[in-house]
Amino acid sequence: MDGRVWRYILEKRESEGALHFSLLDPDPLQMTTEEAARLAALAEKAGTDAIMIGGSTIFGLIDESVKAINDAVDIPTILFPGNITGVSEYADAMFFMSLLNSTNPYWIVGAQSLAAARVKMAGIETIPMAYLMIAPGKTAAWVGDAKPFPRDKPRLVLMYALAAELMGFRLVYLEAGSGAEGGGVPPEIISTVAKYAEIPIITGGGFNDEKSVVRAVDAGASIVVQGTFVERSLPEDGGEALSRIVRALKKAGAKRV
Ligand code: 1GP
Repeated sequence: MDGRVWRYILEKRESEGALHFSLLDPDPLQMTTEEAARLAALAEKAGTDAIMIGGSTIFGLIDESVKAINDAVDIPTILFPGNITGVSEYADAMFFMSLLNSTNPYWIVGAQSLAAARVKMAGIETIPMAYLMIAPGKTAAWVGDAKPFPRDKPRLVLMYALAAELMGFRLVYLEAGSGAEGGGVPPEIISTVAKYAEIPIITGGGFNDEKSVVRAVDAGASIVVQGTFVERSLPEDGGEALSRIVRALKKAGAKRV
C-alpha cells in the first residue's frame, strides 16, 4: 500500500536523518511556467530532496506548471494543494491534507471529499498529512479559517499532533505560514511534539536561513520546507546559498541517524 514517494521519504529519513523540501508556488501572477521549471531544476542541483507544488491563492493552469516542473527534475514532485484546484495527475504524489485547527469543516474534510474521486481516478499516490497552523499563519491561516496556535503554547500543538497520529495521518505539518517572521516555527513547539509523538514532523513557514533550518532539525523535524527563500535566492545565486543550507541540514540530520 505504501507508495514510491512515501518509501523514498522514509528511507531518506532513516539514512540521512532529515530531508529538505523546496516549495514552489507557480502562481501565474508571480512566475511563468518556464521560471517554475528552472527554479525546480536549480533546487534539485542544490541538493533539495523533493519539490512541493502549491499555494493558498493559486489559480490558473496547474497541470501545465506541474508537468513542466515534473519534466525538469528527477526528485519527487509532491502536490501541496491549497484547495480542490491544486490537484493534478502530473505530480509523483500529493499530500492529502487536513487543516485540523480550522474552524471551518470545509478545510478539514469538505475540500478533500470534493476532490477525492478525481484523486482516486487519477491514481496519484497520496500521503495523508495533518496540517497544523501556528501563529502568525499568514495567508494560509486566513484562507483556511484557522485558529492558529499561539507560538508560546507547544502543548496545544502537541494535543493536535497526538490526535493526528492516532487518527492515522502519516505526517504532521507544523506551519507558521509562508513569509512568517520570527525564524519559522518555534523550536519548543517542534521539540515538544517530537518528544511525545511518533509521527514524523514536517515544518515550514519563515525558515529563511541556515540557523533556523538547523534549529528545526535539532529540535526534531524530519523535513524542513523552504519556499520564500528558494524563490528569492535561486534567481540571485543559482543555488549557492540553498546548497549550503541543505548541507547544514544534512549535517544536523546525520547526528540523529
Ligand atoms: C508555506 O511552509 C511553507 O506553506 C513555506 O514557507 O515561504 O516562508 O518558506 P516560506
